[in-house]
Amino acid sequence: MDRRSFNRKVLAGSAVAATGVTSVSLAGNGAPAAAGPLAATLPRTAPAGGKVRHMKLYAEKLADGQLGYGLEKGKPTIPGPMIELNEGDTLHIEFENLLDVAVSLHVHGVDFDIDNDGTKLNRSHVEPGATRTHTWRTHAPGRRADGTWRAGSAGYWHYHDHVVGTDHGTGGIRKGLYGPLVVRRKGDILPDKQFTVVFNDMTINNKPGHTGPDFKATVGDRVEIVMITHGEYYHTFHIHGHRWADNRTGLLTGPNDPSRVIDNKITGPADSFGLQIIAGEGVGAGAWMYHCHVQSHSDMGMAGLLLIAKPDGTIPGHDPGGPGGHH
Ligand SMILES: [Cu+2]
Repeated sequence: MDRRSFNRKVLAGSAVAATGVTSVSLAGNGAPAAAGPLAATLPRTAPAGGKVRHMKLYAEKLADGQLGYGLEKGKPTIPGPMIELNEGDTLHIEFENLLDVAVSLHVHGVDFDIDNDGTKLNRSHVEPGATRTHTWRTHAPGRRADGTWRAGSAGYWHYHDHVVGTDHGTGGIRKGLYGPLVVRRKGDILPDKQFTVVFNDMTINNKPGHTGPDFKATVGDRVEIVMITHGEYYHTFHIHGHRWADNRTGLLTGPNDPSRVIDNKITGPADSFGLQIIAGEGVGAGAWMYHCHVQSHSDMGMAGLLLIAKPDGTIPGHDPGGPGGHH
């Protein structure tokens, strides 16, 4: 086999598979450790950052009176759109307020100067009908001049309003003004499917209790879940039949990675984390529940389904009208 026929992304992935380590040292240098028959199915990995990106974001009222961020006029969503960056990227967001009240865009985890804070305190909010461009920057880890280690920006973060209702955005967050932000490190494994789960007060993604949301995948999909909490309460996030590593990526980097493997995690207001699972790995297709494991909370409807189908599209044992089968 002519190794030079593989593209660089696949070669980087081969190194990952061969060593079990999310090694970035070989990415893009054209010196594969092993390029075998598995190469075609290896996961894609994040490239190096350093790009300057631009996007437009709106704050807008939904038909039901809730509030959301959206990428297009007339299409606000709860949660807001997934924003993804690679360490080293800079993002300019032209943020337009289509609400009849002042709103803001405040972000966690990345770098911004005080003019981009998205609070009334420093007048970085946006009045009705106005537009403001926010700049978010990210950086790779590295040594400071004094020799100490500076963490990179990579992580599962989030953004939210900090103005509606109160100077802390309590009313805006309650009505749906929040969304996910993922910053990846070069070499991070990219998912096939992404879902955002936000425990907000006693709802998931501001949906009424006992109505999900449900998410669809197929056995073998690499599913990424970005999990965010807002509101007044602490919760525990639990998935049936699947586990993840309690670290930055939700993935183990090798057999000696000391990260704890869990299937349940306590989470409080403004916490965020992410995880990747292989849908149905070792357990097969099915309507796998995820839910808050505070018993009264799950009883009140903080539960949804990971509908993991067989390759033929069927979901064994799934009764849409049965317990937990709310659709
Ligand atoms: Cu809960």
